[in-house]
Amino acid sequence: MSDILIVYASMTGNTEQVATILKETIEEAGLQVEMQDCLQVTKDDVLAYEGILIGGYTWGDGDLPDELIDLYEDILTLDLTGKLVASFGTGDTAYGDTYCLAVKIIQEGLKGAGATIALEGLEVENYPEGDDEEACKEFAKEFAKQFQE
Ligand code: FMN
Repeated sequence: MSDILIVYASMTGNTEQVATILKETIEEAGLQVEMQDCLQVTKDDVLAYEGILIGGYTWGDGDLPDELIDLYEDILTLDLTGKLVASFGTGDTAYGDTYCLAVKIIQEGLKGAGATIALEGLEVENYPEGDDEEACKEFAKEFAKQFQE
Protein backbone atom coordinates (compact mmCIF):
# COMPACT_ATOMS: atom_id res chain seq x y z
CA MET A 1 0.00 0.00 0.00
CA SER A 2 1.32 3.42 -0.95
CA ASP A 3 1.57 6.26 1.54
CA ILE A 4 -0.07 8.94 -0.56
CA LEU A 5 -2.93 9.02 -3.04
CA ILE A 6 -2.98 11.63 -5.81
CA VAL A 7 -6.37 12.01 -7.48
CA TYR A 8 -6.86 14.27 -10.47
CA ALA A 9 -9.43 15.42 -13.00
CA SER A 10 -7.98 16.63 -16.29
CA MET A 11 -9.63 17.17 -19.64
CA THR A 12 -6.75 18.42 -21.78
CA GLY A 13 -3.80 17.18 -19.71
CA ASN A 14 -2.61 20.26 -17.79
CA THR A 15 -3.78 19.07 -14.38
CA GLU A 16 -2.61 15.53 -15.10
CA GLN A 17 0.87 16.94 -15.77
CA VAL A 18 0.80 18.77 -12.42
CA ALA A 19 -0.20 15.48 -10.78
CA THR A 20 2.70 13.71 -12.50
CA ILE A 21 5.23 16.29 -11.27
CA LEU A 22 3.83 16.00 -7.72
CA LYS A 23 4.06 12.19 -7.89
CA GLU A 24 7.64 12.14 -9.16
CA THR A 25 8.80 14.73 -6.62
CA ILE A 26 7.16 13.01 -3.67
CA GLU A 27 8.65 9.69 -4.77
CA GLU A 28 12.09 11.32 -4.91
CA ALA A 29 11.53 12.17 -1.23
CA GLY A 30 11.25 8.43 -0.56
CA LEU A 31 7.49 8.00 -0.27
CA GLN A 32 5.21 5.68 -2.20
CA VAL A 33 2.56 7.36 -4.31
CA GLU A 34 -0.51 6.06 -6.12
CA MET A 35 -1.84 8.37 -8.85
CA GLN A 36 -5.36 7.88 -10.21
CA ASP A 37 -7.87 9.60 -12.46
CA CYS A 38 -10.80 10.67 -10.28
CA LEU A 39 -13.19 8.39 -12.19
CA GLN A 40 -11.22 5.37 -10.93
CA VAL A 41 -11.36 6.38 -7.26
CA THR A 42 -13.99 5.56 -4.61
CA LYS A 43 -14.43 7.06 -1.17
CA ASP A 44 -13.10 3.83 0.32
CA ASP A 45 -9.89 4.33 -1.67
CA VAL A 46 -9.58 7.81 -0.17
CA LEU A 47 -9.99 6.43 3.36
CA ALA A 48 -7.20 3.90 2.80
CA TYR A 49 -4.41 6.51 2.54
CA GLU A 50 -2.79 8.73 5.15
CA GLY A 51 -1.89 11.46 2.67
CA ILE A 52 -4.25 12.64 -0.04
CA LEU A 53 -3.78 15.20 -2.82
CA ILE A 54 -6.82 16.06 -4.92
CA GLY A 55 -6.60 18.14 -8.07
CA GLY A 56 -8.88 19.50 -10.73
CA TYR A 57 -9.10 22.12 -13.42
CA THR A 58 -11.71 24.87 -13.08
CA TRP A 59 -14.64 24.58 -15.44
CA GLY A 60 -17.72 26.56 -16.47
CA ASP A 61 -17.90 29.69 -14.32
CA GLY A 62 -15.58 28.72 -11.48
CA ASP A 63 -16.93 25.18 -11.15
CA LEU A 64 -15.51 21.78 -10.30
CA PRO A 65 -14.97 19.45 -13.26
CA ASP A 66 -18.16 17.41 -13.82
CA GLU A 67 -16.27 14.13 -13.47
CA LEU A 68 -15.02 15.11 -10.00
CA ILE A 69 -18.41 16.00 -8.52
CA ASP A 70 -19.47 12.49 -7.40
CA LEU A 71 -16.20 11.87 -5.56
CA TYR A 72 -16.27 15.39 -4.09
CA GLU A 73 -19.78 14.85 -2.73
CA ASP A 74 -18.74 11.45 -1.32
CA ILE A 75 -15.76 13.09 0.39
CA LEU A 76 -18.09 15.55 2.13
CA THR A 77 -19.69 12.57 3.92
CA LEU A 78 -16.36 11.14 5.16
CA ASP A 79 -14.49 11.67 8.41
CA LEU A 80 -10.96 12.49 7.27
CA THR A 81 -9.68 13.38 10.73
CA GLY A 82 -5.96 12.65 10.92
CA LYS A 83 -5.43 12.65 7.13
CA LEU A 84 -2.87 15.07 5.73
CA VAL A 85 -4.27 16.60 2.56
CA ALA A 86 -3.90 19.36 -0.01
CA SER A 87 -5.58 20.46 -3.21
CA PHE A 88 -4.10 21.48 -6.54
CA GLY A 89 -5.29 22.42 -9.99
CA THR A 90 -4.97 24.47 -13.10
CA GLY A 91 -6.96 27.35 -14.50
CA ASP A 92 -6.59 30.39 -16.70
CA THR A 93 -6.31 33.96 -15.43
CA ALA A 94 -8.33 35.05 -18.50
CA TYR A 95 -11.35 33.87 -16.47
CA GLY A 96 -10.75 36.63 -13.92
CA ASP A 97 -12.32 36.17 -10.48
CA THR A 98 -13.01 32.48 -11.05
CA TYR A 99 -9.31 31.71 -11.57
CA CYS A 100 -8.61 28.24 -10.15
CA LEU A 101 -11.74 28.32 -7.98
CA ALA A 102 -11.94 24.51 -8.12
CA VAL A 103 -8.73 24.35 -6.05
CA LYS A 104 -10.40 26.39 -3.31
CA ILE A 105 -13.64 24.37 -3.51
CA ILE A 106 -11.73 21.09 -3.11
CA GLN A 107 -9.75 22.49 -0.18
CA GLU A 108 -12.92 23.64 1.59
CA GLY A 109 -14.49 20.20 1.06
CA LEU A 110 -11.46 18.45 2.53
CA LYS A 111 -11.44 20.85 5.46
CA GLY A 112 -15.15 20.23 6.02
CA ALA A 113 -14.47 16.49 6.19
CA GLY A 114 -12.07 17.13 9.06
CA ALA A 115 -8.78 16.61 7.22
CA THR A 116 -5.62 18.50 8.09
CA ILE A 117 -4.71 20.93 5.31
CA ALA A 118 -0.92 20.56 4.90
CA LEU A 119 -0.56 23.69 2.78
CA GLU A 120 -2.64 26.12 0.75
CA GLY A 121 -3.86 24.73 -2.57
CA LEU A 122 -1.49 24.85 -5.52
CA GLU A 123 -2.81 26.97 -8.41
CA VAL A 124 -1.12 26.70 -11.80
CA GLU A 125 -1.93 28.63 -14.95
CA ASN A 126 -2.55 26.08 -17.72
CA TYR A 127 0.43 23.78 -18.47
CA PRO A 128 3.08 23.65 -15.73
CA GLU A 129 6.45 24.75 -17.12
CA GLY A 130 9.32 27.01 -16.07
CA ASP A 131 8.63 28.74 -12.74
CA ASP A 132 5.28 26.97 -12.47
CA GLU A 133 6.96 23.58 -12.72
CA GLU A 134 9.36 24.64 -9.96
CA ALA A 135 6.39 25.76 -7.83
CA CYS A 136 4.85 22.29 -8.27
CA LYS A 137 8.08 20.66 -7.10
CA GLU A 138 8.35 22.96 -4.07
CA PHE A 139 4.73 22.22 -3.16
CA ALA A 140 5.37 18.47 -3.40
CA LYS A 141 8.58 18.70 -1.34
CA GLU A 142 6.77 20.61 1.39
CA PHE A 143 3.91 18.10 1.41
CA ALA A 144 6.37 15.19 1.65
CA LYS A 145 8.26 16.94 4.46
CA GLN A 146 5.12 17.42 6.51
CA PHE A 147 4.11 13.81 5.85
CA GLN A 148 7.44 12.58 7.17
CA GLU A 149 7.39 14.73 10.31
N1 FMN B 1 -10.16 28.47 -15.72
C1 FMN B 1 -10.39 29.19 -14.58
O1 FMN B 1 -9.45 29.51 -13.86
N2 FMN B 1 -11.67 29.53 -14.21
C2 FMN B 1 -12.76 29.21 -14.96
O2 FMN B 1 -13.89 29.54 -14.58
C3 FMN B 1 -12.55 28.46 -16.16
N3 FMN B 1 -13.60 28.10 -16.93
C4 FMN B 1 -13.37 27.43 -18.10
C5 FMN B 1 -14.45 27.10 -18.94
C6 FMN B 1 -14.24 26.45 -20.14
C7 FMN B 1 -15.42 26.15 -21.03
C8 FMN B 1 -12.92 26.09 -20.52
C9 FMN B 1 -12.65 25.38 -21.84
C10 FMN B 1 -11.84 26.39 -19.71
C11 FMN B 1 -12.04 27.07 -18.49
N4 FMN B 1 -10.98 27.40 -17.66
C12 FMN B 1 -11.21 28.11 -16.52
C13 FMN B 1 -9.58 27.08 -18.05
C14 FMN B 1 -9.16 25.66 -17.66
O3 FMN B 1 -9.39 25.41 -16.28
C15 FMN B 1 -7.67 25.48 -17.93
O4 FMN B 1 -7.43 25.55 -19.32
C16 FMN B 1 -7.11 24.20 -17.35
O5 FMN B 1 -5.70 24.24 -17.37
C17 FMN B 1 -7.59 22.94 -18.08
O6 FMN B 1 -7.06 21.85 -17.35
P1 FMN B 1 -6.87 20.39 -17.98
O7 FMN B 1 -5.85 20.48 -19.11
O8 FMN B 1 -6.34 19.58 -16.84
O9 FMN B 1 -8.19 19.91 -18.48
